[in-house]
Amino acid sequence: MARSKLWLDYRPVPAFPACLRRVTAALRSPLGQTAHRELLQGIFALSGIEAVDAAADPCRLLLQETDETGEGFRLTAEGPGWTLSGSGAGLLYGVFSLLEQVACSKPLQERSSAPRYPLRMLDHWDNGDGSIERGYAGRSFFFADGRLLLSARTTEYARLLASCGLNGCCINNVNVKGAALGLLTGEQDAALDALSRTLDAYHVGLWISVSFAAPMEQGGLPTADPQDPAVQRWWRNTVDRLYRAVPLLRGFLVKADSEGRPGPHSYGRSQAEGANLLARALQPYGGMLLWRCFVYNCAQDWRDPQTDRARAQCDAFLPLDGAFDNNVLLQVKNGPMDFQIREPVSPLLGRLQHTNTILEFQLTQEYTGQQQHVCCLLDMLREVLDFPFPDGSVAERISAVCAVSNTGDDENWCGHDLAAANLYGFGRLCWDPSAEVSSILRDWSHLTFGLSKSVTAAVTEIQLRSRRVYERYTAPLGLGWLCAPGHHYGPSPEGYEYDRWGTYHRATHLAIGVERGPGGSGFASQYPPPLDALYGSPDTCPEELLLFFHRLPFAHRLRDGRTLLQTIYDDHFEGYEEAEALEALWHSLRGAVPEAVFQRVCVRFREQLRSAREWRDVINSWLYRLTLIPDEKGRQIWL
Ligand code: GCV
Repeated sequence: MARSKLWLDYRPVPAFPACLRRVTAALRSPLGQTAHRELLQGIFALSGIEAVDAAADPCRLLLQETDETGEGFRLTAEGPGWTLSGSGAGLLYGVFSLLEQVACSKPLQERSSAPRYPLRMLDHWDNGDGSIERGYAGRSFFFADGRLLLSARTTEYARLLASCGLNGCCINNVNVKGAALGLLTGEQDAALDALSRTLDAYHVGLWISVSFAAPMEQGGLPTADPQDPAVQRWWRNTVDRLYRAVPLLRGFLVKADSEGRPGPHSYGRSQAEGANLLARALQPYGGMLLWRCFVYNCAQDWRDPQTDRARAQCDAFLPLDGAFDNNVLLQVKNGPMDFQIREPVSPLLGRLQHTNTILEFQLTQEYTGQQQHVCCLLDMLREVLDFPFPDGSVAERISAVCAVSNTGDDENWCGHDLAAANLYGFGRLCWDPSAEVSSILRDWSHLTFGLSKSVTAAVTEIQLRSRRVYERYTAPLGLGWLCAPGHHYGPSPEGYEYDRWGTYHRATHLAIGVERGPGGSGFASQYPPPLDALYGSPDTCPEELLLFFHRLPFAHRLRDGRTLLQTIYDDHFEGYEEAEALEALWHSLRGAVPEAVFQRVCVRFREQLRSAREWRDVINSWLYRLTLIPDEKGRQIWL
């Protein structure tokens, strides 16, 4: 079956603007040419007519490449005609935006638009052997059998990224292993260079993940100590060679001192000393270093009540604020733990004052249904971006945004057809963090399924309700980590309880949760006032995060008068019923969306309901067996 073009599958629209039938262009760069080609192809797909070049006709579109270097564009009316102007990159984004307006049947309007962040990227957790860590959409399209791949799909991928405003990708797993280690040794230089050029044709920059221990693993040195002159020389020489061979490379991404990865702590050095070592090697080439803050003790003793994993990132990085070189971006996950369906925003994002940060979000649905469950993550991203720290929202405080990609070589790219909205919407929110999620979803539905009002309404409703539904049957009141260890799919409430990962609920027959207020680990006090007090007390803590921050008795009353336990029972019973309602909404679309897509999503809904039922029954039975308190409404709980 042909590969899906996702939201780029333009089809003829009823009211195609007459002035777009004539196009004239004044271009200077290869990117400008790409923009022109995309425009002509798009016009043909949307109108069925080849645009003619008619410079003299006032009713025409002029594509005007300007000298500026930014990525923004302007669309201006000139009598009956229009001019789209910008740099080559600006024109490319402007063309995709214009085609999108037409495909969504929106009238042309004068406007200027520029991205909020200079770097908007996807991180792939692809391994050299073609597998993808936490990948739910097939195998890698960057690697197979230890080799880098370059195919038509690479260009399609770059187009997809550019069309939703993204401009970078890191192609390999932050857990660098196997053949991916060879990305630094020179054997892949020619292939990397070719890949970087293919991506660059759509203004997508290439990044690679590297191992902090590379001087030992590939260089044969006895140490990777950042203060060792031989290590510094090794990185300089390696980067020099790499940039001679791959001049378009944008930089490195590093996971150090994290989940068994090597890092500067092994040598008694700080995260800043480690990061600056690589940053200084990259600096002469304008290269950037993305240094992850996902540093915590993953060999914790569950008996130890003092260590709280949620605290780890602020504890490690706040004392180093200002110590990182200018070409370092600290990469901070959206929450303090690890991509759960509900977490508070990481306090680190609100505390660093003198260090550039890149927000890391997870599109691949590791903890959010693994692209078997529909789970639209865009509201969550908006919540993070909007989160009001006292000296500015997250959107105002960060310098860049990235997300772990949800793509693979499946014909529909993301495994679940509805998960493509997460990819598209991520790009739109990186461009404009104030964009309305519902309008992004409507656009995505129009572009994917056409202009039918009933299809748009149903698809948008499914997407908008899906996160809360998933949350209700998997993570009540902010309680995460009830999933099965290892693969993280399905319920296993005691699965992580006696393990080393620091993810405990410590449930007894009386109470549940880890206290993170002033009487507990003090994590809440890592937030600046007044957020510290807000989260620090169960009386003011937002209820959706109550069990993230507090240990509470099952008899604790919530604001609506229900007990904690009854609320958890209700969430599981009702969450399952709501999942059934989402499936019914999808079933109402039979015949209105392509049959193959309809069937694929039906299969996913069947699995979602099976799994949601399992979540409901396992969690409810577990809590009933602990507390012996029945459901007030007498619904079935299994003994
Ligand atoms: C790439 C979680 C995932 C790991 C992932 C890690 C990370 O722990 O389960 O697969 O490793 O996050 O973000 O580095």
